[in-house]
Amino acid sequence: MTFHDGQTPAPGNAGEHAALVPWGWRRYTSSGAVESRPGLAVARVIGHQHYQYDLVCSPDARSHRSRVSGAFAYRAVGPVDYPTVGDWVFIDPESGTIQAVLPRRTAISRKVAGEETLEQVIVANIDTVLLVFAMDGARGFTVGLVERATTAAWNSGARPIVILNKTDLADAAERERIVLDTATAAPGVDVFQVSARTGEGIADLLAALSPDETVGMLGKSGVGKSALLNAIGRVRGAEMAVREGELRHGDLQGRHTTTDKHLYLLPGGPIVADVPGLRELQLWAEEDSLDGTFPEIEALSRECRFNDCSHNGEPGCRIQEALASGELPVERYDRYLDLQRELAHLNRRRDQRAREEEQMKWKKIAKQIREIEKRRRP
Ligand SMILES: Nc1nc2c(ncn2[C@@H]2O[C@H](COP(=O)(O)OP(=O)(O)OP(=O)(O)O)[C@@H](O)[C@H]2O)c(=O)[nH]1
Ligand SMILES: [Mg+2]
Ligand SMILES: [Zn+2]
Repeated sequence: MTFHDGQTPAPGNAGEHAALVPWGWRRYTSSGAVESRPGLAVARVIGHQHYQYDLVCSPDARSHRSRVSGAFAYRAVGPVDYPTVGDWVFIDPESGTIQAVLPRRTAISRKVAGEETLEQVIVANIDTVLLVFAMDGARGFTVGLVERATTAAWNSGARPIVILNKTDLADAAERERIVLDTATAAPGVDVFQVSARTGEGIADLLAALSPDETVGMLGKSGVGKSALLNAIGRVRGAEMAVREGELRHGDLQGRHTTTDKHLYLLPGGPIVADVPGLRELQLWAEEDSLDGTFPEIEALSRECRFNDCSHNGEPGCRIQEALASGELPVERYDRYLDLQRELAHLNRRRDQRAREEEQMKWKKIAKQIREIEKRRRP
């Protein structure tokens, strides 16, 4: 494998893959050097169902359906090793199969549902992630949900933007309350109040996105992610007609909800990923992602008298002082501690899992060697 030093452009980067520039290739390569693999084509994963991947492929950005090669599947250990929507991949032009996934610059991840400590990448190589909530009075918005989503976003490496959708369904008082709560839950994060239905705020949102960036979305089912994509498309003069879910009795009935992730290239950009709604967001994040979500707590704890203050009654503790004075709301600190415990638990399990996977890899290699030896012997 050859890696480029970032000074000299990788061979063929600009010319050969020019057709992939609208799909974000220049943006991807500008943030880091790319390994070159002579003879292999570059492609971006724009769709994924089970074992099938929809790709746009160099040299002409033609789309085709593909699978991973046998060797790829043999090497892959967990779901995180497989391509996902947004990934850049190398494909063999002869067989059309996926040979390797290029390094992910960013990734929105979650823990897989259930007990297993496995990472699942929702969407990769996104520059901005829209954290979508609905002001429809349902359970579309809670402060805890905003903090959770913001933590996932800070961990991804992408820029978070909070979207408060369905302004047309909220009265002025409700709207003000939600906007204030959001400012507390996600300090320093840009917030856009929009309506995918009426188009309110959509042009402003579009103005905050650059045309060559890839935009991911994260939000519960029914908050209006697909509707948002359609609305952004309309501002761009495109009839997107992405299926939106149907509402009955104020609840999503499961008809036409999004089931597959897909990247859409809007006329003039950006590239937007529509994804299925999450029932729950099980975090997959480093503990320090919490510093992004709770910057004021991080700042206060740096002012404690002792460097290793546990904020449990030591003298000169700024956290306890701020809790007593009301400067730091107790509920917010409690939610911080809950998330911290959750992430600490996750990362203990994750380290253990990593050790097990390492052993599995070595077992595979040992088995391969034994098979080669066997074949050698007559
Ligand atoms: N009144 C109103 N309805 C909206 C708005 N945005 C979306 N909706 C409606 O809300 C319902 C759900 O919207 P979707 O776009 O399908 O929601 P989603 O987030 O994509 O849901 P999943 O695909 O299940 O994750 C649809 O009936 C939309 O038409 C809005 O701003 N105002
Ligand atoms: Mg949808
Ligand atoms: Zn302290």
